[in-house]
Amino acid sequence: MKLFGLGRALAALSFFTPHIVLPASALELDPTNPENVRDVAKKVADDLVAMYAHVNFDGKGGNKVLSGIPGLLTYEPYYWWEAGAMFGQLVEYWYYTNDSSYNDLVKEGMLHQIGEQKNLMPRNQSKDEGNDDQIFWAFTMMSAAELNFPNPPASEPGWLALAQGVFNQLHSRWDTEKCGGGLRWQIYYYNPGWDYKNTASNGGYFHLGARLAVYTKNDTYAKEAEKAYDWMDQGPLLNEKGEVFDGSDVLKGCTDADQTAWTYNYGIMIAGTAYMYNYTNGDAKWGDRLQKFLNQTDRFFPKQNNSTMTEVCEAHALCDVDQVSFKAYLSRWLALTTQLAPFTRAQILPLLAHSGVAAAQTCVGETQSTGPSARPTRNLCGNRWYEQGYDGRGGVGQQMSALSIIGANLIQEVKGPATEGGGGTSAGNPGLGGDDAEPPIYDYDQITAADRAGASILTMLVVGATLGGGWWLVN
Ligand SMILES: *[C@@H]1O[C@H](CO)[C@@H](O)[C@H](O)[C@H]1NC(C)=O
Ligand SMILES: *[C@@H]1O[C@H](CO)[C@@H](O)[C@H](O)[C@H]1NC(C)=O
Ligand SMILES: *[C@@H]1O[C@H](CO)[C@@H](O)[C@H](O)[C@H]1NC(C)=O
Ligand SMILES: *[C@@H]1O[C@H](CO)[C@@H](O)[C@H](O)[C@H]1NC(C)=O
Ligand SMILES: *[C@@H]1O[C@H](CO)[C@@H](O)[C@H](O)[C@H]1NC(C)=O
Ligand SMILES: *[C@@H]1O[C@H](CO)[C@@H](O)[C@H](O)[C@H]1NC(C)=O
Ligand SMILES: CC(=O)N[C@H]1CO[C@H](CO)[C@@H](O)[C@@H]1O
Repeated sequence: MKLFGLGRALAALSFFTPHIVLPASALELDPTNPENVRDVAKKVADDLVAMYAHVNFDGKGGNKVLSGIPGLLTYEPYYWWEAGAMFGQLVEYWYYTNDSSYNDLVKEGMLHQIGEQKNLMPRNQSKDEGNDDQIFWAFTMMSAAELNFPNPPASEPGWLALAQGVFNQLHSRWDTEKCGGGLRWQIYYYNPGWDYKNTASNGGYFHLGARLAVYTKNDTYAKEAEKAYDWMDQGPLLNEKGEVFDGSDVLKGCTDADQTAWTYNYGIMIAGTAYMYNYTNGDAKWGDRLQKFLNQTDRFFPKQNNSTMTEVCEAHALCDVDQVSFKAYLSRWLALTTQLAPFTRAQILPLLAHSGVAAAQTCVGETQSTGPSARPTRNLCGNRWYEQGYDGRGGVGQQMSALSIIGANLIQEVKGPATEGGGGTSAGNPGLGGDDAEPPIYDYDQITAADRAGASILTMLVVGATLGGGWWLVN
């Protein structure tokens, strides 16, 4: 994930500015009616896929990407990680609705990006890939395993194996030299953000380990997950109250944290602790931690905005292309938590229903020309769910967020995650992504002078943002 840049901000604002806005028709979600929820989700998913690629929707030419590179959101400013997250949403869409129309397309995109060494470090992308970017692809692979998404051909590693491969790489990157442990945000030292140890990477490692423990029952994963949790808990990323902060500056010895509260960081920790609670058969230690994080999510449902899920950057309409997708992850992980830790249902289900209705009513953006899309869209979703109707700010992240909270209202209709021996069919490989599969570290000398200058300036910005608690720092 990337730093906020002016070019990207402008592009984000202009891409989906409709050339012609047609009269909108209402989109009403009835969370008590699964058939209605599936219908609404289908409309929203169709427009998400339309923004992914030029896909033939008439059934001719197959359910395949017809132009562009499979697995990528071709049109800047969408980054590689967000495509991975989008496929996760589409895997979950299929699971919630049983609509398999996009499955071939999704599988094709996922497999095209696993990389030459099957380690989710594809040559085209890895040069500026961060740990959290790779982790979001691993989450998608894990969802595919847990939800029994159609498996890859035998010539490719299973979804589970691909997630294990990322786990093994993260394990080898654990850095005890600074701050007593933890993962840096970046994989490569020359990228801006190398000196930042963030929650998306460390909480992501914790969360992935907890999921692998539940799926495989291999206790090594649970031990590693707990190690990562303890490091975060003893440092500034987590506190007694259950607050989840964004990241910490290595150059200051990780003594304090950027305290910005992002929905996705909470989602990562909530689901991670729910998996650990489930793995330990309901250990009160994990139940209490989960409850604390959950209680802190009140901040995302502010009363002054009709208690509708809100991201902090929405106030000034300055969310960037990454940030507009964050509500997707909190939505999905809150829903999942009701399965893994059923004691949370009474607290969570009403939140999903209320914000689901609010999100759906924004999905009335109609455009004749959406730039990147191959066809007109009729159900583009807005960014601010507490406003009436479409706010004119459509895009991939907004569409993912709305799809996720709408689909989450089917959580009581579907089974919990499959496991090995518990309905799971995904092929594993606990050795994938070990030292042999580490990609060649890019040679610093090969990075151009311009890249280097750019990198060092951005690094200073990162530090500035950390000191100032700047919300514009995306990670
Ligand atoms: C889900 O869809 C498949 C076809 O894609 C069908 O065979 C199956 O019966 C459906 N399951 C449910 C529960 O509707
Ligand atoms: C990598 O980039 C090249 C050139 O743009 C493209 O042909 C290829 O399909 C890309 N590979 C992947 C896996 O994205
Ligand atoms: C969570 O909030 C509920 C309701 O306000 C409160 O009763 C409970 O003690 C809180 N739990 C924790 C662990 O903070
Ligand atoms: C606020 O939420 C309630 C449902 O709890 C809904 O009926 C009402 O329309 C919402 N108000 C606005 C202004 O969105
Ligand atoms: C673990 O999750 C499953 C659903 O996946 C649920 O049926 C079970 O009750 C959970 N275990 C505990 C201890 O809550
Ligand atoms: C459990 O996971 C660890 C860590 O990846 C691995 O080294 C070990 O082989 C796994 N054990 C089994 C039985 O798969
Ligand atoms: C907490 C929060 O995000 N509140 C927002 C509620 O909505 C108004 C305007 O619609 C925003 O200005 C607030 O920031």
